[in-house]
Amino acid sequence: CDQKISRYCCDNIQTKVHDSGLDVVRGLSHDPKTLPSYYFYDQRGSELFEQICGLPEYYPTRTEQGILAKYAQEIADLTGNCDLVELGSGSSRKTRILLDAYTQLQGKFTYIPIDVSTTMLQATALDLLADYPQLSIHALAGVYEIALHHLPPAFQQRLLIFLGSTIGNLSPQEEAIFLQQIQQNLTPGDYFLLGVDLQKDVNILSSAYNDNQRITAEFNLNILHHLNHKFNGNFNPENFQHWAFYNQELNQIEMHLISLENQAIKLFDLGLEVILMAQETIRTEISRKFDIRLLTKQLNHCGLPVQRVWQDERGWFALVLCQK
Ligand code: AVI
Repeated sequence: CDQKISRYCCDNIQTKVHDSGLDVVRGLSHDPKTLPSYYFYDQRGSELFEQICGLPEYYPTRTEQGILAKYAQEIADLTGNCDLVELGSGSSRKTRILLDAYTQLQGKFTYIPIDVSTTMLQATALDLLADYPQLSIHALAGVYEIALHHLPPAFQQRLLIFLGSTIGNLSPQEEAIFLQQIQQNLTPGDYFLLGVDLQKDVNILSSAYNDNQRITAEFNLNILHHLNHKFNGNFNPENFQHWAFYNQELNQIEMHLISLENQAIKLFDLGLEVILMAQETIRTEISRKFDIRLLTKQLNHCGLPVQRVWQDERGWFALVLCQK
């Protein structure tokens, strides 16, 4: 265990940015009303998301995993020796496929997982250290924007990984800022591996966010429990209904909560009262679906030239490798 701990360190760079509730006040005062989607992820929300990833309708996780399994060695051979940095590492389950490939290639190397959950980082690190003797782990607990400025000194090239099409949860404006941050924090020669969900038949997309077991509905409604807990609120989740649909104009899934009656909600710790009319909605998430040609253009344009794209046989999901 001592030996494991000597290969592990965790910098806690959590900041209070998301705790002030300012973003909640702003979103709920907006017309139409919105909530930031990172409020999905309290303990229960993270468990529900894990369940979503295994649902028959939710194809992205298993499709991306399939592409990784098929091409991980090719990716590793293409980049050569690298330290791996992962944004939103979670349980690092898919990353293990890459860790296996990089273990074949090189001796000692470092994995730098970045996640908001310190507990998750620690639990995952212990498992990984037991399974990968060549690996050192330098975990960063915090939000991406800040963590990117706290990367440990690089002794070799880096591969920055952002899987799961989480980039799709950003608006086009947020995405542009995010890509600029990535570009600025990489050294020339470093790689960026991005997982993206692609545009496809509306019915497939719609089912992925309206599963039969209603786990996605529970995940969506859980955001209200989280807000109640965090800001001393009185949302009654039973007065809301899950609604997810594909917006074909904007190429995005939109998740909303529909208010089932006229209601006044208070978030006491924020000094906020929100009036909702029956049928009014709160948008809780967008999940953008990409056109690989347009995305390639954008990545090239922002200084992250695309080297290779791998897709599954149905062309549903893509892994894009860029090199600064
Ligand atoms: C985390 N993110 C990429 C998921 C998605 O598909 O946009 C979140 C999710 N929301 C509902 N189901 C899954």
